[in-house]
Amino acid sequence: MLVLFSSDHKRHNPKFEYYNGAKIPYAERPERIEKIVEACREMGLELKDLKGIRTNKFTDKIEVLHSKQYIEYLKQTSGQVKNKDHIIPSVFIKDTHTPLTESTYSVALESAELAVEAARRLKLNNSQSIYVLCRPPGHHAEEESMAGYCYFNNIALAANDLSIDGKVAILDIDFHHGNGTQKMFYRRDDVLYVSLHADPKAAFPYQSGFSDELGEAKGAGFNYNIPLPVDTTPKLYLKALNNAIDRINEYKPKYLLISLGFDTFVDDPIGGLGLTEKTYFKIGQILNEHLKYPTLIVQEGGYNIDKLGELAKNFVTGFENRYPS
Ligand code: OKP
Ligand code: ZN
Repeated sequence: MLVLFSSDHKRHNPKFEYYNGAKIPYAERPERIEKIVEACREMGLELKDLKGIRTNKFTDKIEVLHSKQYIEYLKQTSGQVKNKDHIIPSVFIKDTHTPLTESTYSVALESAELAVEAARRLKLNNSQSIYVLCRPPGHHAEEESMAGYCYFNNIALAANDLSIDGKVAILDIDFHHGNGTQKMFYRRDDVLYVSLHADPKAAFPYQSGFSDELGEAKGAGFNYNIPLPVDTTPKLYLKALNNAIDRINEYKPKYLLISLGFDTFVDDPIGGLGLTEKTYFKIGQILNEHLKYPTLIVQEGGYNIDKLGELAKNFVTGFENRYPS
């Protein structure tokens, strides 16, 4: 497995977010990706730092899924932060968890470009799986709005590119429902979106992720949500995962993209289903065994800094069919 990241992500480093008006420490820390990089290095995986990959032409590419006004607003507003640590934008935003710093726009662009570059490499050599450590994450970003630490929808941009080549399935196993990804492909049948997540009745993003959201128009039947209670045990989680896998195999995609979040871990500070360290090994193993497609794994959430390295190692060990250590 090839692992791609950009050490530039560290420049996006807001200190606070706001939760119902209270100022709290920002959970989406640079250390998250650093811990996963370290774990991949210890495992001896092929690791490439694509720092500086950003090209000027890339904004054109983002316009296929995000509106020009939105991109321009992010650019302008990020540029105006200057003497403050961060600001919370007033418009084009769905919550107060998504601050802008001076470098947020360029780092978010680079995160998206990394995902698109990973998709390009997957197409070139479609036998090898790629793990792309995007930061900031992307699955909550919609055409015209940032939300939940996300600015541009990394996985959706990668999926859209690959869809030129054949059908794409997206499996989202972050704790939170990927409202942005769902919305972008809701009326399309060439990209299937399947998501396992905490029941939105009780968890962010609250407004979507229910099981009756099945797609619209041509996309009817190509969106599949599996909401789970927050106390879901590993056993029940794996059962739901098998259900998701069946739907994907029935679809027969050319490519598989996975939104991977480690915030389903029982001790995650902002998420947390009942999954243990060992469950990630099993998830990796099951995905490898039952989904035989060129696969792009895109990092989304996971906030237990002390555990992320171990969880990533377990997932990759299972996915690569290695022996657990
Ligand atoms: C992003 B991703 C903290 C609430 C934080 C925002 C969640 C964003 C999750 N008390 N809510 O899907 O991991
Ligand atoms: Zn999440």
